[in-house]
Amino acid sequence: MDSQPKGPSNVKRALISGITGQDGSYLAELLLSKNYEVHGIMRRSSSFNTGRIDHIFDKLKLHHGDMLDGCSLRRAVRESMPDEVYNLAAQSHVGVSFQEPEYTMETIIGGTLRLLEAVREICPKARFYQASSSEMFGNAPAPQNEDTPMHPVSPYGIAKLAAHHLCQSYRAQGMFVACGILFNHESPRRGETFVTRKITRALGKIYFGSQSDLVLGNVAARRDWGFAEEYVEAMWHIMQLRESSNFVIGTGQQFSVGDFLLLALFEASMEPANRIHFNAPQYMRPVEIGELCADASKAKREIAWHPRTTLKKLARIMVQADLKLAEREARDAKG
Ligand code: NAP
Ligand code: G4F
Repeated sequence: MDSQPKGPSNVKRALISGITGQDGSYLAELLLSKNYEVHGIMRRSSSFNTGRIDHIFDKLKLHHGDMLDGCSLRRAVRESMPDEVYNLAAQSHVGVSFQEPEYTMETIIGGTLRLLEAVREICPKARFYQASSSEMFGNAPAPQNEDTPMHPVSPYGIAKLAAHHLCQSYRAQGMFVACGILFNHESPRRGETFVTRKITRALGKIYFGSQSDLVLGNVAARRDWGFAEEYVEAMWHIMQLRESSNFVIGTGQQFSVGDFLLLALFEASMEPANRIHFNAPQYMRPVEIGELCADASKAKREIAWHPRTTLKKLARIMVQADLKLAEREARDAKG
């Protein structure tokens, strides 16, 4: 199973791009718990962007870098000499990708290419994980698996598919390049502009009086939502296999945004119906994809991965965390 070279003291080294993001932070925790030396690439920001990794900051080796800057990526690879590279950095918001298509393409396609090249040049035996996305399926009929033809419609989905193809090319050239085609996964660390977190964050703030209304876009949209902490486990397992390949990761269950909203309202014991607004034009996408629902039977078979958290439980975890956060903020505001 484990044929990769190790660092001098037999400790495996991992490099994570996007370590400050939702998945990056959970993956860093997982790898630390497995005694990896964990390196991360973080970009310069005018305000702090390490909130998700502050609790493990001292245990990490961080490198400043940007997916648009090949020099910084090569330096991070040289300085970390990783056994495993996890490429999680991206402009990851589908809605924003319609407004920033060029930047989205540059971070995802150009960024993936730069990191793949850096690895090939500096440590070609390192294993590479690519954060591919179910958004690549676009309008392909559900359920989707590794063999489903892909028809992406958003700039984000198209960029992820191009990066996915790049990865197949490097794999064909002999590198270990594994692609996880992950369906939506959420947590209390989810960015606040993605719909599940937007909902739970708003409910917390409405409950404690710091927000009046929740304005949503298309609540009929349907997704396959799981718990992020479990999805990073799949990433690691995929990277330990003898051969690299593609894996679909998802729950196989589909719900609408409206379903999630109802679950969250139930968990919060709230009924602020007149404060919730639907189909707001500013949150509607120029093109919406059809149905996403994973057929993750390959993952079940080959890495024994299966989701453990139902959407109801996920809603409870997120609502409870956001009620606590809003309560703390309300207390701090009072002084
Ligand atoms: P996320 O929370 O948005 O994190 C994205 C990470 O990328 C952040 O660390 C961000 O840095 C970093 N980043 C963005 N642009 C960058 C740039 N130009 N240079 C360097 N770093 C940059 O996303 P996530 O939910 O953890 O997702 C991780 C990956 O999986 C992404 O590639 C995403 O597209 C993909 N994916 C996610 C899902 C999902 O449901 N979560 C499903 C399928 C695929 P800052 O913290 O500074 O913003
Ligand atoms: O939460 P979302 O923004 O996630 P989306 O677009 O599915 O993308 C996420 O999952 C992908 C995997 O398929 C990842 F690759 C990607 O990086 C990201 O993590 O939107 C989910 C659905 C959409 O149909 C959207 O139109 O919710 C709908 N929605 C309705 N109201 C809204 C809103 N989405 C957002 N962000 N904000 C709204 O107010």
